[in-house]
Amino acid sequence: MSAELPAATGFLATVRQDAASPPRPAFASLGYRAELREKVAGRQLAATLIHAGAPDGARAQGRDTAVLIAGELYNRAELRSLLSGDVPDTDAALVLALLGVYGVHTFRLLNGRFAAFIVKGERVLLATDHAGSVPLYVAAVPGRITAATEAKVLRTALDGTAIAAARPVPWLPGVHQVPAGTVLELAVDAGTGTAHRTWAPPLFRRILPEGEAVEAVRAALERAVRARAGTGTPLVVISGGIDSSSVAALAAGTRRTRIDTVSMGTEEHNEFPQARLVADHLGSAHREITVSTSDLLRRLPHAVWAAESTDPDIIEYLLPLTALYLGLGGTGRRILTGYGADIPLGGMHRENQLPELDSAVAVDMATFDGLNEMAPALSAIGGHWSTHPFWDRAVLDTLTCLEAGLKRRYGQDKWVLRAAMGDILPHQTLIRPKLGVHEGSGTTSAFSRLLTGAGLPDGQVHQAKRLVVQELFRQVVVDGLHPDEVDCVAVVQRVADRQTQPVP
Ligand code: IOT
Ligand code: MG
Repeated sequence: MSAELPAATGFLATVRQDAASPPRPAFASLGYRAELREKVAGRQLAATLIHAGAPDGARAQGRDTAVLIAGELYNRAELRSLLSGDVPDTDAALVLALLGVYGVHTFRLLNGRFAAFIVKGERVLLATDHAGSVPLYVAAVPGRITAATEAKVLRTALDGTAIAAARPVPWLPGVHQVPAGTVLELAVDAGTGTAHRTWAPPLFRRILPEGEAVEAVRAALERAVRARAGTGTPLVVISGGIDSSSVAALAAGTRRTRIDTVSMGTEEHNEFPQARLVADHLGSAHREITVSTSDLLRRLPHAVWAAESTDPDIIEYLLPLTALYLGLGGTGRRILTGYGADIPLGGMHRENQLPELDSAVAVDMATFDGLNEMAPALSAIGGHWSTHPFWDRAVLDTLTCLEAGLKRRYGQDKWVLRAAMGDILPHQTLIRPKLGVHEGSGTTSAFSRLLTGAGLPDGQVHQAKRLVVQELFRQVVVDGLHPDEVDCVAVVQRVADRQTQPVP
């Protein structure tokens, strides 16, 4: 695997007073595993890191402090400027050095895509990035704290006590998810603690002249793409819509050589011509991957297994991407997406009304946490690392804050973004209306047909999708089944039978 990936993409870590062994990890994420056993401040730290060949940058140890980090930071230069003397060159060492200066407030400084586990004296710090984009789960009892980047890894650590500051995971009693933009500070001996918020979605809106808004968006996104593009050839997953095409165009702008692009479709639906137009314009090495609708639906348990989400709409967005990541093959790639642009820009909202548009933005920004739609495990089940420039902390702040009239303007959705890309994308791409990945790939209709085919009337399909996704979650997360072992057809039939049974 390539050094193009972060030092670690996931972990399981336990700190305890005694020396008993941690649970055997069963990650959905692929990768090499590095085992770690250390003594920190008189306690035992045991960890498994998932990595791509060079895990050392994911761990750092000081006198009474140990840092483990999955993922990566995107404002390294800024962070290094805060330190004098020997400036650390890995993310874990950087966090360790910053902890010495800023303590727990270090996490307010970071712009990244990461989950961190820190042992600091008699306390453990569990930190998520602003968006919680690398999910982090914890189970704690007095004397022992176990955390992992996938909930299923903690299914055998079920005796955890309640943690008021974290969110209980459905059907996994004792397992909690650390909220987005949070440092959970737990005392090892007591197994209890407090939460420090390090980020919150902005509630205010900025009024800017068109030109300034457009410039701010372009500059922030350009920086975010550059920080994520790595040193090799980045791969951008494109639909040919404005979000992913913007990322591809900016990524191409960071290179003298061609970038790679790929788009997926089914035999029933694809956006291949629209993606091809962008690829030709950018001169990228472009690939089309066709997945049959039946193969796409077969990946439903894999999408739930990777994302550990119980939300049926989110699973519909993630299913085609899951199929794409599993279909890519080859060694681990650094993948950039346009995911998440529609949330701060109100792109899913199709009316012309500004109050409703801003309500949609406010609601979506207040409810994303825990949906896990940006979980790295989604691409890691194919051995890849995905990263989403639109949810860079600075880009997200910039976009969310813009007054709604800059988001919908001159009859166009996401106007400010379209205007910001005017010189680097084809005109047809700039004016193309939004088509969600679940629509463009035919995922929504195929999943619906699965349920109507099992005898459900149209009006009950959405609720049934929810029940199917919940049942899949129980099997692949709570019961620990491998998704290949799941009989999806039987799950669907059971849900349909239950739903259509007359009430006695
Ligand atoms: P959409 O915006 O269509 O797609 C998300 C990303 O997936 C794209 O930017 C692109 O990088 C990749 N992608 C989409 N289609 C293809 C394709 N055919 N081939 C290759 N890559 C593709 C749903 C959605 O409409 O996705 N996601 C929304 C909103 C999520 C709602 N969540 C929430 N409210 N919390 C989004 O903002 O991305
Ligand atoms: Mg989009």
